[in-house]
Amino acid sequence: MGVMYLAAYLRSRFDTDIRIVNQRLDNCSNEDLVRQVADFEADVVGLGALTPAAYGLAFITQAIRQRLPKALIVLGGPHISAFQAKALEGTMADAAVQGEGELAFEAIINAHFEGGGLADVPGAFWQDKGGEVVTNPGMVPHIEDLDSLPFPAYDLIDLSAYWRRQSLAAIPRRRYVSIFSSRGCPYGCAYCHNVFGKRFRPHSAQRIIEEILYYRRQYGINDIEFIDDVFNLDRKRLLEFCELIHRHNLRIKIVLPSGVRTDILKEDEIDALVSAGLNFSCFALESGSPRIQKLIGKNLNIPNFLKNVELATARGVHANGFAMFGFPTETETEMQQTVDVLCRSRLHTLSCFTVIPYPNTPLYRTAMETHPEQLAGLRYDGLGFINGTINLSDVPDDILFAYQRKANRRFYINPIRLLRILKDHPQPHLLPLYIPHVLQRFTKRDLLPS
Ligand code: B12
Ligand code: SF4
Repeated sequence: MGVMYLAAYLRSRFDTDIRIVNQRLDNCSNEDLVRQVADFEADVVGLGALTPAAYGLAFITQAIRQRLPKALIVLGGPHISAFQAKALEGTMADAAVQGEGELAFEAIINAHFEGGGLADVPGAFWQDKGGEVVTNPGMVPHIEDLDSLPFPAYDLIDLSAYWRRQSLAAIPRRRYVSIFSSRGCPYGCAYCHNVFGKRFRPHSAQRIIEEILYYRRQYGINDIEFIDDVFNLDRKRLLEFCELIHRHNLRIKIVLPSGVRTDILKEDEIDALVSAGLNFSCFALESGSPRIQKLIGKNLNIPNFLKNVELATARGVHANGFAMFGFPTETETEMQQTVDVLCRSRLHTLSCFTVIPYPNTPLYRTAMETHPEQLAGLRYDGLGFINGTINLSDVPDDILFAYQRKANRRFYINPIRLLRILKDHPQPHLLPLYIPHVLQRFTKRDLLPS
C-alpha cells in the first residue's frame, strides 16, 4: 500500500514513468531486483521495507549504485521509522525518510534535481560525500486532508497475483482489495510504531465509497479489506460509511484484519457494520492481565472486549483474536490470565505470539532496562509472526513457549469452537489449508534453538 500511495502521488506531481516491484510477492532475489532496476534505467529508486526484510538493503543499494551511479536512492517505510538514521549505515542510499512518505519523498526529489540540497529537507536522513550520516532537524508536515491524495496506484501491480496468496486476514484465495482509510492512532501501545503520528487523520466516508466504487468498476471486486489501525475510532464516520453503503446499494463483504479497538465499540456500531457487510474481524486482546494492559499502555477494558466479541459473533462475524505472551516482567499467573480470557471468549480463531521488541518503541526502551542481554546482537532477519524466540518476561523460556502452545491447544481443542469455526468462517472449505499453521503453533518448542 505504501509504495502504491507514493507512486500515485509522485505521478500526480511529476511527469514520470514508475514501476513497482514487490520482492516478497514475486519471490525475487536481491540480484534479480537490482537487474530489474538497472534494466528500467531508473533515475530515482525508492526502497521500502519492514525490518525483517531490510537486511538486504546494503547489498541492493551497493549493487544499484554500481549499475546506475547517478540514480537517486531513497529508503523509506516502517524499517526507517524504527531504525532512523542507523538504517542508512552500510547502505549506498542517498537519503532515508521516516514516517509518512509522500511529501518527504517529493521534497527529496526536488532537492536533488533542482539543485537545492538534501540538507534542506526537514527530518530527512542523508549521507554526505564522505559517507557521514546527517539527520536534518524538523519534520515534513503530515498531510492534513487525506482525501486530497490520489487513489493508490493499483494499476501498477498485478492485483490478481495477490488473490492467489493469503491476505492479511486468514481467508485465502479470493478477489479482494485493501483500503487504508485512515492514518494515525491516538492510543499508546508500547510495542507499536508511530509511523503516521498520534493524530487520527481519516479519509471521509464519501471518499471511501468513491474508492470502493472505483475498484468495483475497475476490477469487479466486492470484497474489501480495511487495514487501518483503528477503523472504528470515529463513530460518526463509521455510521456514515455504513449508511452510504446502503444508499449506494453496495453488496460488499467487509473484512477488518488489523482489528478494531474492541472495547469502545457500541452495539449499534456492530449492527451497522454487520448490515454493511462485515463478515470477518480481528479483535486484539494482547493480554488478559489488567496489570500488563497498563504496563503496555494498551489499557483495554477486558469485560467490554468480551462483551463486544460476543455481540459481533452472535451476528455471524468470524472473530480472530490477537494475543501476546512474554512482556517485560510478565509472570506465569498473568500468562494464565490471558489463556483464561481467550478460552472464555467467543473468538473463533486465535493468533498468539510472543513479544518481539522493535527499536524506537517504548517497549524496546523498557526491554533495554530489563533484558539488555536479549537485545544485544538481536538479528531481525526473517524474524516473523510465529518463530520469535526472544523472552523478555519473568519466566524461563520453556514456560513462556509452553504458555503459547497451551493457549493454542486449550483454545482450539474445544468441539463447540470447532463447530462455530466451520459455521462462521467465510470460506470453510479452505480451512484445511490452515492445519499445518495450527500444528506449528501447537508445537512451537521444536523451533527453539537447542
Ligand atoms: C499490512 C501489514 C502487514 C502485511 C504487509 C506488510 C507490508 N509489506 O506492507 C504483512 C502481513 C505481510 C505484515 C507482516 C509483518 N508486520 Co506488518 N503491518 C501491516 C500494517 C497493518 C499496514 C501496512 C500498510 O499498508 N500501511 C499503509 C501504508 C500507506 O503505509 P506504509 O506502508 O507504512 O507506507 C508509508 C510510509 O511508511 C512511507 N513509505 C513506505 N515505503 C516507502 C519507501 C520510500 C522510498 C519512502 C520515501 C517512503 C516509504 O510512505 C508511505 C505512504 O505514506 C502496518 C500498520 C500500519 N499502520 O501501517 C503493520 C506494520 C507495518 N507491521 C509491522 C510488523 C512488526 C510486522 C511483522 C514484523 C510482524 C511479525 N513480528 O512477524 C511482519 C513482518 C513481515 C516481513 N517479513 O516483512 C510493524 C512494522 C515494524 C517494522 N519495524 O518494520 C507495523 C508498522 C505495525 C506497527 N504498528 O508496529 N504486515
Ligand atoms: S491501537 Fe494499534 S496502532 Fe494504535 S497504538 Fe495500539 S497497536 Fe499501535
